[in-house]
Amino acid sequence: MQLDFAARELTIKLVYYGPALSGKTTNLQVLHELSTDETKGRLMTLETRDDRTLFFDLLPLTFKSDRDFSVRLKLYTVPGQVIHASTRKLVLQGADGVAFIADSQVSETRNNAASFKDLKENLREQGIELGRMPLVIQFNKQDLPTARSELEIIAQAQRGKEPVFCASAVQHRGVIETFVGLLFLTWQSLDKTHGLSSKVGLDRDKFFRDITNRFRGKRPLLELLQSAHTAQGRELSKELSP
Ligand SMILES: Nc1nc2c(ncn2[C@@H]2O[C@H](COP(=O)(O)OP(=O)(O)OP(=O)(O)O)[C@@H](O)[C@H]2O)c(=O)[nH]1
Ligand SMILES: [Mg+2]
Repeated sequence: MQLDFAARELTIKLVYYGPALSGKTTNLQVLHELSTDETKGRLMTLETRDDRTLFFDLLPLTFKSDRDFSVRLKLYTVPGQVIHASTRKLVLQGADGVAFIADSQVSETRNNAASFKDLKENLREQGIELGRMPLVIQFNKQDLPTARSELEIIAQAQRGKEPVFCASAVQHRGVIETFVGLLFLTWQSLDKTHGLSSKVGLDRDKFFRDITNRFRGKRPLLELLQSAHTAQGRELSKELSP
C-alpha cells in the first residue's frame, strides 16, 4: 500500500495468482469490460498467441472517494507457466491482497496444488506467512463438464479459512464477487494496520457503495459477499448483516 497524503491518494496492489491457463487474465478482462469508463484505466496485457501471459497484466482502477481522496487499485496477474517463476516473485512483491484463481477441472487438481505451494513459498521468501495475507480463492471454469462440482468446492471451503468463490469468467460469473471479496478483506487488513478510517478518514461503507456502483449490474455489497463459501459460514458478510 502507498499512502500519499499530499496528493490525497491511496494505492492498493492486488495480485491474481494461480496455475497456467486458470483464467487470471480473463478475470481482469472481464473486470475491465464491466466497469465504468471513469473507473478503468488501460488494461495492459502482454501475451503470446496461445493466451499465455509472458510477463504480467495490469489493470488500474481509480475511485474518487469522499473527502477528495483518490483510491487507486492496481490489479496484476502473474504468468502461471512454471518457467516464469522469477516473474511471479517480482509481481507478488508488495501485494496487499491475493486472489488465487484455481482451475475447476478435476484434471488440474495437481497444478492448482503446485501453484498454491508456489504462492506460499514466494510469500514466505518475502517474510509473509500465507495466513496473514488477505486471500480469496476462486474456482474458475465452472461451465466445463469436467469441472469439480460446486458441492465439492463447498466441502473444500469448509476445510480452509479463505473465502471461496465459484466462477465462470468467460460467462462473467463470479468475477466481480471475487474482486469485491478480495478488496473487502484487504481493506479490513489495511484498516487494522494503517487506520484507513481512523487516521485517513476513509469511510468503508461509503467506499464500497461507490465501488459496487462502478460495475455493470450495480449489485449490493452484501449480495456479492454472500456468494462466498466460507468455513465459518458467511463470515465475510457477517459484520455487514443487519
Ligand atoms: N471454459 C472456460 N474457459 C475459460 C474460463 N476462463 C478462462 N477461460 C479460457 O482459458 C484460457 C486461458 O485463460 P487466461 O485468462 O489467459 O489464463 P491465465 O490464467 O491468464 O494463463 P497464464 O497467463 O498462462 O497464467 C483462455 O482460452 C480463456 O478463454 C472459464 O470460466 N471457462
Ligand atoms: Mg495470463
